[in-house]
Amino acid sequence: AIDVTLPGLPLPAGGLHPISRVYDDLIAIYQRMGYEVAEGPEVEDEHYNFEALNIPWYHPARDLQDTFWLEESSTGLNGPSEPGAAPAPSVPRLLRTHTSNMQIRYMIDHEPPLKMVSRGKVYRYEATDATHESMFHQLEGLVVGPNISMSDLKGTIAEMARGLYGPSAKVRFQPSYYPFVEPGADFAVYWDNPRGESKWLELGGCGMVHPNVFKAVDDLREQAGKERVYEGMTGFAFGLGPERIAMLKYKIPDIRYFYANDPRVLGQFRGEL
Ligand code: TYR
Repeated sequence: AIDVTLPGLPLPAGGLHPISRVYDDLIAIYQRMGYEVAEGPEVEDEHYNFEALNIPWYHPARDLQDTFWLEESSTGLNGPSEPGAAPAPSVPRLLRTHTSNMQIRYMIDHEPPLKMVSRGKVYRYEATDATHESMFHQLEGLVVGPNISMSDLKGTIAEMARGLYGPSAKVRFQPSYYPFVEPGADFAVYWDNPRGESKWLELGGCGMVHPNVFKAVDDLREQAGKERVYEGMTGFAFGLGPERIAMLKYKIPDIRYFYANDPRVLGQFRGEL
């Protein structure tokens, strides 16, 4: 006989990857503050990834971000689009080493005042271990307007920390160096966990947008036939890694678990229908 009163069997459903969950939380926090969300390319011109961000070819900061360059020959990606056509001019291209390329792309397309966040994959040519991967993710933020100050930046990061970890969350800033900001800082949030695992979590870098970046954007806008609108502007930017948040939040001890596609890991994030 069939017992129709037995509970039904749940159907297994897909689930959001832990990195997607953290991104969704972060983006919701910034959308509440009025930020636009932008996306951009992972294969990028050298100019947007480095040059326009005040990192010229001779700058030592290029070594801090070991780069995957694309090998492009006359038969490669920049080759003739059809047999007999002239090859495209070769612009050095790379896998973006950070999402800061989106600061440049967004400012070329938009006029201040603006508030933007951008999520996406970034790539570094480096050995992998429990805390390093050659592909990982970043969230970039950019705010530009006539009177933006460092206190706006600190308030924004504190608001994000409260959104992630509740009203008692604390933020810490330490002086740091990035060529595209002055002054620059690294920030950490205090992760106050009731199970007694509280600690400072180094989350990312930030700072006040360097005037050379605004100038580079205006130059690119001019080349594209657009008005120069960034001279004399002020702004702040930040970049952070969702992997670090997800590793603590979901107790994932090794960053490589995120991308190994092991069902024993990902299955823990599955939903039910
Ligand atoms: N791009 C930096 C990195 O990848 C992070 C960063 C982003 C730092 C924006 C400062 C800033 O204004 O390490």
